[in-house]
Amino acid sequence: MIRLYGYPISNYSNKVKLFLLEKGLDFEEIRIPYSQDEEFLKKSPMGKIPFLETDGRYLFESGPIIQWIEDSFPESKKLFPQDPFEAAFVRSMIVIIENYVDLPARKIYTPGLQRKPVSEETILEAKRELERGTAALARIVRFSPFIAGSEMTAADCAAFATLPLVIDNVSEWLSPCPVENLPGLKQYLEMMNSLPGPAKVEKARTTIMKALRRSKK
Ligand SMILES: N[C@@H](CCC(=O)N[C@@H](CS)C(=O)NCC(=O)O)C(=O)O
Repeated sequence: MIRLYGYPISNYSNKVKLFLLEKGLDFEEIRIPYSQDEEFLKKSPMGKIPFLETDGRYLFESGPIIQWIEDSFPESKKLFPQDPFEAAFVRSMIVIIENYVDLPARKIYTPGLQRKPVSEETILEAKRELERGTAALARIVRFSPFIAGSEMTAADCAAFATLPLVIDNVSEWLSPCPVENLPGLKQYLEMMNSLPGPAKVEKARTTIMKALRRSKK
């Protein structure tokens, strides 16, 4: 049995959840916030979500987790291309999405969602970095119809878990978000939302975000 520990408003948790859903694997989702508690750190040493339990052992970091899933269930739908170049291209795309789009956006939304002040300087810096990350993505996305080509891949799991969340989470401080200018993104997200796995992930995320926003008003 696979247990996925995470939370539906975490893009890294949602990346792994969508990966498992697309593969059609049985898993139990355990909703848990990140923590620096000793017991938590024994399972996820940086205190981050997601982490995954299998046969009483724990794996952490979404990248290695999805690679383990891909390697351990060879009979399931492949989410990394068989061609080594294309597989590396998918991994490179995930790096761009996470390091150059999600991380800059976090400079705004991590304090922002916790109701801590976000300075004009931080917003401007994040905006510049988001413009650069979005321009990089614009050069490499294929949207035909999936982000890396005609088949769904791990890059779609990362993109779908991250891009709408970034736009949504920075909107109070930065609107329009530079990511919204990514050509083809709107149609891509509509296409993804019409599929059962992505729709399930997005519904869980937006339901919790709405409840959180209501409770903070
Ligand atoms: N590189 C990690 C990033 C995971 C991550 O940053 N998770 C966030 C939630 S979306 C978290 O646990 N943050 C708590 C912290 O950084 O202490 C991965 O790919 O799993």
